Amino acid sequence: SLTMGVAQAQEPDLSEPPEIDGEVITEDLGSHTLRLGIGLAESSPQYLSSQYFADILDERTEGRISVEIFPNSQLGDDVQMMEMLQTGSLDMTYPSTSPATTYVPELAVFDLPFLFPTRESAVEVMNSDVAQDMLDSFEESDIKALAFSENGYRQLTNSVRPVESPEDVAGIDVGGLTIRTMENDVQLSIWEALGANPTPMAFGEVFSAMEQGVIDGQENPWSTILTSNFYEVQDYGSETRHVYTPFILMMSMQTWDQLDPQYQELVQEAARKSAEYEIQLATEYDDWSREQLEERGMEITRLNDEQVAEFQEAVEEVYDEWAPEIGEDVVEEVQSIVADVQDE
Ligand code: TK8
Repeated sequence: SLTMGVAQAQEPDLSEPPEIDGEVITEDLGSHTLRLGIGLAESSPQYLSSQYFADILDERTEGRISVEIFPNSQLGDDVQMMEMLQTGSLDMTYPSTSPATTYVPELAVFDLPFLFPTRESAVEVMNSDVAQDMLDSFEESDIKALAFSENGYRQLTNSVRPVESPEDVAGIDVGGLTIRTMENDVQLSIWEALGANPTPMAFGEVFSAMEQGVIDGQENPWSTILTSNFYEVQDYGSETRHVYTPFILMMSMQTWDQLDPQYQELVQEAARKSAEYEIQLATEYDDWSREQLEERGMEITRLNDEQVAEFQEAVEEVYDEWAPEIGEDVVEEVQSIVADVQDE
């Protein structure tokens, strides 16, 4: 047959989206087409869960609310799309928390390095009142923030050398790696502390910047490194897990205000359900993506506890610098939630 010899697309053993249940709104409360711009590719947990969000709204409004998803930063990057929400020129987006700190500075707590020893502790914080307050604070900026989900543990990749210590990042005699960071000052501090040359840049520009050698490397979860094809231009990966960052699914307040209250309630419910599904998919993708990257030729360095501790010590100063800015109370509250989860 014609398909013989074509490699099968490999997929992780992904959970099916939960069955769509709950009341169907049969009354005509208006029709809406919502444009949702996202940064990542069609194969990402971000896209697949957005599709589930769309399916819930479609089924439960008899097709009166439809969601059109625009992947791969094609409508803009996180910063631009949040601005489009404010002006009402885009209905929805799904940014990382890091570039959203310009709206809600407390969100920078998620940028602190080595804050979450486990995924469970991060999820517990995302479900907490302190996190809900952060979502509510977006209203002042004409944005309705609906739910947190998982971007995930970030790992370092580069095209120059294997990295197993901060010294490898700083390249004592040969010069520090030029690492793209998110547009966020805490992230910048982390990479300065490690002796890199950090270069903030929008996500959509990262692939070509690496391809052209403008930057040596970047850091993102394994799933993104895989689904955005970064392995094509990055030979080395290190499992640093230096930061865990969330995503936030959000809507323009102008769009939100046009929705009937029953639709608003449904949108909020669908956002929560799709966020839960996203976290599940992201979890399933994580180790699987690392294995896929190894199969595709990336040399991946797993760090032992001592090596992780070296990175942790090198970035300790980031807490001293940023905890007062973020708010000691917020940092302590988050740390106590983490400690409670770890004690269980
Ligand atoms: C996608 C971004 C991306 C983030 C980054 O829009 O910028 O590195 O991790 O996933 O939000």
